[in-house]
Amino acid sequence: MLDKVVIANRGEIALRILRACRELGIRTVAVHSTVDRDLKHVRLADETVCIGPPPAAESYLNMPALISAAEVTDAVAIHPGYGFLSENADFAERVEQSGFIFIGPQPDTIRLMGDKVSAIKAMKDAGVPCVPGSDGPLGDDDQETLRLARGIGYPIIVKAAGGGGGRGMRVVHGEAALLTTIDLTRSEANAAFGNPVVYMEKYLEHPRHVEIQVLADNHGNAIHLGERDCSMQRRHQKVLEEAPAPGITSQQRRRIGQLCVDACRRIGYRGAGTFEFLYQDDRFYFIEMNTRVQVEHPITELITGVDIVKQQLLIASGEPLGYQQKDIHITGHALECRLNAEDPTTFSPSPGTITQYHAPGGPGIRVDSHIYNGYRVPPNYDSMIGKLIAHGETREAAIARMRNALAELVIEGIKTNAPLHQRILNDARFVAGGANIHYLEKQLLGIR
Ligand code: MV4
Repeated sequence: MLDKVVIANRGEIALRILRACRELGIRTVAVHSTVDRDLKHVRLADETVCIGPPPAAESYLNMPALISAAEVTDAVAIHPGYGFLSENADFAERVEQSGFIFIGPQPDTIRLMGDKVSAIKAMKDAGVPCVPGSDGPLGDDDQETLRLARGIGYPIIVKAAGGGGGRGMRVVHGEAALLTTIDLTRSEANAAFGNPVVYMEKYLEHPRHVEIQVLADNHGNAIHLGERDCSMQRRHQKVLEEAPAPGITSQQRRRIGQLCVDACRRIGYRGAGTFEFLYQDDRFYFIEMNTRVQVEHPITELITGVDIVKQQLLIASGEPLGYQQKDIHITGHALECRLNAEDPTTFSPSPGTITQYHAPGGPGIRVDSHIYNGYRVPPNYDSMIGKLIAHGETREAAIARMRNALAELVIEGIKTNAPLHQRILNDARFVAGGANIHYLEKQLLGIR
């Protein structure tokens, strides 16, 4: 087992990782910026190291500071959490070259998935269904590009290989706009990611975002933990997630899950990972793979009983997976509401001091949050202050429990998006299940 782990993150996920370490008897090192001295996990950690000033670029993204923290505390491994350096292949490489274990896949795997063109090629070769498209980078032969596009059919989406998560993409509705849109996307991609490579896909107009959670060890074992539906999003930020995805049958789950597991074995995947799909007209289309633990991992934990963060630590310590696919059974339904310190109508950030906090509870309610009475939400990082997670025997039961949890929740001193969640949970289309990725923005919030 790992002896001591550096938690290279902040907020609720740092606390989540600390708790998993504690359960496994692993000692913890919390690293924090100067504005984060009073974070809950910093108070609970065995050791703490201040890694720099508030801007993330000088603290949570500061590779030498993080590696030094592991050196001075004699830690053996670094858990990157999500965001920050979690999907930075160069960081993973430097961690390993410094003699530490990076809790995640191999640097080359992170690099493969970070380039969306190589990720799609690897998955297509492994038999995972992908969106019809250019199957590679667009070249400088315009006639060839136009020919390719006619084969795909409009509308087409032009995406940057270095993008992902909604950055660097544009929709084209007809041939007239194709070449100029490619040029524009290419120059923006070059400026934003230092990578001018772009590719094309058929634009799916009303898909859902359905993703498959996988776990793979160092011994050739891989399993899937079913899917999550993350279609409730605004500006590419997920708002509310659920598992399983409404309407997905156990046969569909078994089939797409097995394709992901086979792909993991084929590429030598290690650790926790997520295959992101667009799901439309009963078909799955792979778009991206995330090589980290995700914000929404708890809903999968509640419906499978598998502790994903503990499994990450066990896999990193070289243990074989403690589960086979036949051990994984889905029980009930889970929802997650992301709580943000923001104005519920304008969405502008609302940092400040929490003057009153009362957490909800009761059967089937889990609260993953680092906040407490008197905690000051700093303005320097993203506005998520925690997650409300509800589990029930059915989707209806989980919704009822989440409504109660939101009614019980008290957070004063800052604004939060809890009222937005209450609106969603009382919306007939959401309650019916299966709304697509555009529903929240275009129908419920009525913008654009
Ligand atoms: C698409 C698409 C439609 N067709 N690709 C946005 C985030 C990035 N992960 C990929 N995205 C999309 N790719 C094709 N071929 C629509 C989106 C998309 C989206 C996807 C998932 C969740 C929310 C979204 C919101 C807008 C657009």
